Amino acid sequence: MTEFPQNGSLKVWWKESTVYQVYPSSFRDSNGDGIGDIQGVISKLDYIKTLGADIVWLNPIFSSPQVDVGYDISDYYGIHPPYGTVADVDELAAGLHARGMKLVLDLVVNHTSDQHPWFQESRSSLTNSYRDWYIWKKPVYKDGQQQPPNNWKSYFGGSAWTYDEGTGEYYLHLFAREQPDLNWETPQVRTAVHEIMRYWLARGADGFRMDVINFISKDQRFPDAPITNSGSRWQSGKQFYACGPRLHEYLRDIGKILKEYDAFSVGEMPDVDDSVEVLRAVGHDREEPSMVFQFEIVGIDHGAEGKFAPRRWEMQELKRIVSKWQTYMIDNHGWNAIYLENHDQGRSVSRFASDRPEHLQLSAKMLATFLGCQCGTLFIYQGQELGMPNVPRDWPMDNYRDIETLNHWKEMTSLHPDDASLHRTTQGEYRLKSRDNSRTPMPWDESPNAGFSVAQPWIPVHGDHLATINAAAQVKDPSSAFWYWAKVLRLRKQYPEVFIYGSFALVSPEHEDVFAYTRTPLSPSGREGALIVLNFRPYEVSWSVPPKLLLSNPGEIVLSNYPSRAGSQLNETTSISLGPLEALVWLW
Ligand code: ISL
Ligand code: CA
Repeated sequence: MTEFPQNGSLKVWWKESTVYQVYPSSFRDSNGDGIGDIQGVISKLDYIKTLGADIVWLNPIFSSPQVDVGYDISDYYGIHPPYGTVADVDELAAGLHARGMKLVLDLVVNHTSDQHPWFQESRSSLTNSYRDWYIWKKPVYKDGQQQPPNNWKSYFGGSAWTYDEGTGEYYLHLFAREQPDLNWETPQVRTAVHEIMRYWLARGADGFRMDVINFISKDQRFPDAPITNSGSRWQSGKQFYACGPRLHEYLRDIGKILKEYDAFSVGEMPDVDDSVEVLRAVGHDREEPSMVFQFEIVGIDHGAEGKFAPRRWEMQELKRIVSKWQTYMIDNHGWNAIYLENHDQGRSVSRFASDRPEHLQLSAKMLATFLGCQCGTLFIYQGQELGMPNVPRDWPMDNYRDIETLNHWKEMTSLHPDDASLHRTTQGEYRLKSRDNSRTPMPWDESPNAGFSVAQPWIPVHGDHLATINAAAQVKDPSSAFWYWAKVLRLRKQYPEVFIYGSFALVSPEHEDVFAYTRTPLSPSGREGALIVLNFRPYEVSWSVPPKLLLSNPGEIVLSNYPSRAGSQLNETTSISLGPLEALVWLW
């Protein structure tokens, strides 16, 4: 290893920041139309500040027909009217800046809405000057039958190509047909994106989360994908567009603009599990996005036939994946984005711990410790700080709103109309992994609609556990998940050499129930290290403190989700019994 980070030059503000993600439509409705809005966010800035977050990332707020809740943008300079106006965004930025916080917007530029004027122009004729702004291809013919240009599948079901009668060609859409992919090979497209970025940065945004940013460069041969799912006509073409040939050229152009503004940046990078590949973007000298969301952890319970196929994950896999990203980025001067939840994921207590009512708070705190003590910029998704679980067992299909879930259900039930058992298991998988699990309204208090809105919300409120899973109750209760998260964020700020910049090592890697790791400062610091011990099981387990660690300074337990443990010592005994879902942090 080289001298990192002794020289201090690799210490930057965005490594020490915590991001709080707001899903605007489900956060807080200020005007009683059942849809969250920007004024609603403004009214809760003190809440986010109290938690200790430094940055607010908003999912897309721009003009959009809302086929995919804003990931289908029809005007990058306008705001979706139910959310508010550009003046509201200015007010939000000012409100954040006044609190010493920052605003991050969602830049969705792999695709636009099919209602964007660029696409309307593009589809209008073969010779329109916008034709090459999107990816158009002639049909192919097999056995006299017209076919799409290749066999790529869309993430939201079916072929990734849609035939457009008007001009007799297909256009590519890796997501919904209403989300045509932009053609980044066209220089004007890149310039248009750069203009959007400059506009919002100049207006007060402090950076971007960049949607599927590793998909923007496609292999221009557009070959058929190998058959990985024999049950389907459509196959994943990821090897031809995830981290494509010109990706880093495009990212460096973006990076220049980000650098000019000292902006925050996180790229979303699905479908790459190769840390060497990811380092090409996030290496400290790359000047591309500062960090990316990788999907290896949140994909751990996806089955071989896709996200909604069942899969049980093993502790050893989780350890391998976490350890891989932690050590690789620390050793190679890259940087991780640390998350378990966002608007596309099921709730972490339900997927990674236990969401039985008696375990909810313990689970939330255990996972807060797991995440919050890792190396990387921490992302917290609205409601995660309260320990919100997935939708209840009796959540009917009618309650789902998400295009991915609905398309999947439609496709599955039309292929297997009478397979009741498959329908049941699939619904079970939705209750684990449907994107709607995280999109239910934020519970602010126990009043009707959980204090989210005076009107009926656009998606039903999660009605269970409302007495404890609401912001007002938790802010009042010093022993809540909310205040536990606040402590985690404070620990990071208090001991950055340990928790932000320290190295990472697994402890007792072979243990099947306990995830334990150390963080050790790389440069001189008041503290020599921390040991994080997490019982992922909802029952008691025993664990032995490795003798090597017992030789160190006595230290103290600075954080635990079991009040009896706080302040006690670990060095008096080698074997300890950990309570269900117990977490502890020993600092020495
Ligand atoms: O959640 C997923 C479907 O299983 C992911 O594959 C997801 O589609 C992928 O991570 C890309 O997500 C992003 O782009 C999508 C949008 O629907 C998601 O909300 C967004 O986070 C298209 O813009
Ligand atoms: Ca509203």
